[in-house]
Parts: sequence; C-alpha cells; structure tokens
Amino acid sequence: MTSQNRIKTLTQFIIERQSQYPQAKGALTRLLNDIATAAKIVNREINAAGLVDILGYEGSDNVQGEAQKKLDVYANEQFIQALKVGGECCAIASEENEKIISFQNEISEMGKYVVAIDPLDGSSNIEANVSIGTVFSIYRRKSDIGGGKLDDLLQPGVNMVAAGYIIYGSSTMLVYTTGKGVNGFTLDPSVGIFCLSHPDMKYPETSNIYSINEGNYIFFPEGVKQYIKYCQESDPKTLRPYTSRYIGSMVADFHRNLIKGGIFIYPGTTQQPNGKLRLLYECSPVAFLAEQAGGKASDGFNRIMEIEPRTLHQRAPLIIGPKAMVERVEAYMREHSPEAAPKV
Ligand code: AHM
Ligand code: MG
Repeated sequence: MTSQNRIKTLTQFIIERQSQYPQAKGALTRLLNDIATAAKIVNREINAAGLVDILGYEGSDNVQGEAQKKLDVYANEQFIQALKVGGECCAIASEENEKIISFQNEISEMGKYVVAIDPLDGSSNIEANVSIGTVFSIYRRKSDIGGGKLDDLLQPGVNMVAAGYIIYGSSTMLVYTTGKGVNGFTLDPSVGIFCLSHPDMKYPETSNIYSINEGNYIFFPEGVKQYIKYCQESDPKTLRPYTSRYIGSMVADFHRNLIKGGIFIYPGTTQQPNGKLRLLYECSPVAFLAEQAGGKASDGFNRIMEIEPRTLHQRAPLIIGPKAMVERVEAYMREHSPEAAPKV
C-alpha cells in the first residue's frame, strides 16, 4: 500500500463515524461539511490577503464596539451563507452580529441544529501575518418548528453536539470533536481537501508552557498573580520555570498548547471581571475540545461547560489546558481570590 492510499479525508472520516450510528440521517455530517467548505473559501481569501487590497478596516463596529476588519465581514458572510444554503442549521449566533440570525421561511428553518460561531478570531493579527482562527459549536435546537429562536442558542456547553476550530496558520487545520475524542485535519492546498493528520489528539503527559497576556498583570486577581509566580519559580523536577508563549490569537494559543502541553489563561480583570472571551462561541467550544483531549476548562471556580448562558455575547474568564495545571490555578483562585467567584 502506498502512503497515498492511507490518506483519510475529513469527509470519509465523518461519514465513517456516522455509520457507527445506524439511526443517524447524516444531518450533522452535512453540517460539518458545510463548515469545512466555508473554511476553505475563507482560507483562500486569507492567503490572498497580502496580494489584494482587502486588508484594513471595514468601517463598521461589531457588537462589542470593536472595529471590524474586512476579512471578519467576509468570513462571517461565508459561514452564514454556507449554513443557510446547507439546510441543516436553523439559526446562527455570530460574534459579528448583535442578534441571532434565524432562517425563516427557507429550507433551513427545518434544520435540527443551531451554530454559535466566531468567524474570524484574533483578527487584529491579520496584518502581521499571524495565525488566526474560526471557532464553532453546534447544538441541537430546542424549539420544534420555524426559524431558530434565541433560546435554541442559549444552551450550556454540556448540550453541545460538536465543536471545533479552523486554524489558518503555517498550514490550515480543522480540529473538531463530537464527544468521541478530538481529531485534526490538515488542508492539502493543492487539492483543497482536509486530510486526517492528527488522530485522537490528547494533551501530552508533561507540560511546561503558560500563555497569558502578562501586560495586564496589575489588573489580575491575586490567585492568577500567584500562579504566574509559581510558573516562574525554578524547580527542574516540575519543569519550572515554565516557558511563556502568548500569540494573542486564542485558537493559535490553544492549538499550540494542545500539541506541546500548556495552559492558556484569559482571566477576569479589575476592569473586566468576566474577562474578554465570549462564552458561547469562544470559551465553550474550546472547553469541549480540551475535555475531550484529556484536559480541563474552568472560569476559575466552575466548569465552563456547565455555565448557563444568559445572553448571546456574555463573557467568561477562561483557564484551559492540561487538567493538573488548570486545577492548580483553581486552587490558587479559591485560596487567594474567593471574591472573584461568579455570583449565581
Ligand atoms: P477578537 O474576538 O476581537 O479577535 O478577540 C479575541 C482575541 C483572542 O483570540 C485572544 O486570545 C485575545 O483576543 C487576546 O486579547 P488580548 O489582546 O487582550 O491579550
Ligand atoms: Mg473572537
């Protein structure tokens, strides 16, 4: 058998997985394929961004009041269009849209699923040719008929059916889970096909990376400050001092930490008690992936996957990575920053 024969494409992989569930009708398979198709189109545009005059501000602000880049707008449109035409998704929550996009009176209003998506995360890095990503999560709708409703999207991570990200980096990868482990696929740009390259991804046994924007140190809770101190102490037995790595692009930081072993922290601060990252389409999907890879995701006190979202764009502190590392931060938070515990 040649190595060519051993290549497994994303489509083959998800169809094979679906066949393990005789009752499945292929809707999730088609939905994941729709996302992968849009990702390839976005990837093409990102790669061409240096060549064509597409970089720069679009001139509009997103819901958080942050300036949108043209590629954000483009990516948002591509994913919305692919999901609308695909017919499996009845509503979308996107970082770029204040309200949900509900597909009414169209084939997709019959769709069984809803999708929460950050179409282009870390977009402030685009001009510098730094990796950026798309993050998505898929839930089964709760309503019976018609276009999707807000309540269909306000579900805790534990209800997720699938989640994943696309990293547009030195190569482009799609990494996803349906709750049966994490698998990574690398795009072969010559043929435009995602090929299984990272089967059954798990955090490595040993980890020595910490990723946090230390420029905000002064605003961090004491528990996080104490953990940073722990990371910087010398103790060769525990691989300390750890290495500090921070790209400022969550997907890229998460991906590197998953492969090399490390913790990512975006804590609450004195200015933003819930941090910066959005629960529904940033924190929850990576939390699902982390847990499936043998890791853990926490807001410092609670499991991210169990937080009940109240609003579409709500934020949550995020501490994510290998289990032991995350548990250490939780212990520091309980000891030094009990006041930071979210009020329920
Ligand atoms: P964005 O959704 O506006 O792109 O912001 C999210 C990004 C994450 O990718 C990254 O982890 C974080 O912002 C970095 O924020 P900071 O510059 O405050 O460290
Ligand atoms: Mg984002």
